[in-house]
Amino acid sequence: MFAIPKDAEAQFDERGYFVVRQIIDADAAQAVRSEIARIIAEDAAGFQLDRSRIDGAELDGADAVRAVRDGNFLSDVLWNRWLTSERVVALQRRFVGDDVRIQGTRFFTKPARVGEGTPWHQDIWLWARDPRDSTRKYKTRHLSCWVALDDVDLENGCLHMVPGIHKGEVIEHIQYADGVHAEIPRDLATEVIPEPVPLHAGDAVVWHAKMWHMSPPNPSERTRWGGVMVTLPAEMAEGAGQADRPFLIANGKACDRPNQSQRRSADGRR
Ligand SMILES: O=C(O)CCC(=O)C(=O)O
Repeated sequence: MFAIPKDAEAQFDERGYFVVRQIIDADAAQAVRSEIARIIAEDAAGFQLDRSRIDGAELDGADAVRAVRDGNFLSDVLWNRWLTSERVVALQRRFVGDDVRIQGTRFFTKPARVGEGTPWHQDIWLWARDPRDSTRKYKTRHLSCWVALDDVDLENGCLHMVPGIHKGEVIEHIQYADGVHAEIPRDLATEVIPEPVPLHAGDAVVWHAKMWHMSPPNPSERTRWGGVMVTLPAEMAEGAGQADRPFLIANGKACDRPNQSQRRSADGRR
C-alpha cells in the first residue's frame, strides 16, 4: 500500500532518511527492470555501464555490470514509469517543491553471488569534493530516492544508513587501493551503528545528501536491483551550477522527457 509516512519531514530532519512503501507498483517495477536489462544487453548508446570491480574477478555479460547511469534521460520507460510516475511526483512535490530539476539516475544491479558492496560515503562529497566548492551548500538540498526492484534485505546486500549523522559535517573521503570509489575513512566507519533498510520491491528509501550510507556485497542466490534518482529544487540550480539539468516537475506538473537539445552532456557521477 502506497504511503509516505505522516511524519516523513520529522524523520528526514531527525534521522536523515525515511521509507516510502510502494512508490511504484509491481507492473512499473517489472517494466523498469526489463528496460534496465535491455540497456545492459544492448549496451545502449548514451547510458554509462559501470563495470568497475575491486576483487579482480573476471565476469562476463550482465553480471559484470555494477551500475547503469542515465544522465541524459534517454528512456521513455524510465522517465514515464519511474521518474515521473504519480507517486514519485507526489513525493518530489512534498519534499523538493513544485519546480524540480533532475540531476541524474544510477541503477545498481547487484547480481546474485558476485555483487560487490558499496563503501560508506556521503553523496554530497561525491558531488562537491572540495570544501571551497561554492556549489556544496546548494547541493546539500539535493534529494536521493532509491527504489527497490527486488525484495532487499540483509542477505542480498540492502542499504544501511546511520540515523542522525546527516546533522554532522561533510567528511573528507579517501580513495583506498581496494575501494571501488572514495569512501569515509574506514576507522570512522567502524565507530557508527548502522541501520539496515530492508525493502520490498517497489518501496523506496529517501535520504539526505549528508547521510552516511553503504551496502554490503550480495553472496545470496537472489539479485538485488535498485536505482537512485537525484533531484534538486529548481531555485538551487543556479547556485549548484546545474541550471542545465532538465525539469522533472514544473508548476507542480510532471514534465515530458527532455528532447535531445535540452539534454545536458553527461558528466559527474550521476
Ligand atoms: O545501491 C547501492 O548499493 C548503493 C547506492 C548508493 O550508495 C547511492 O545511490 O548513493
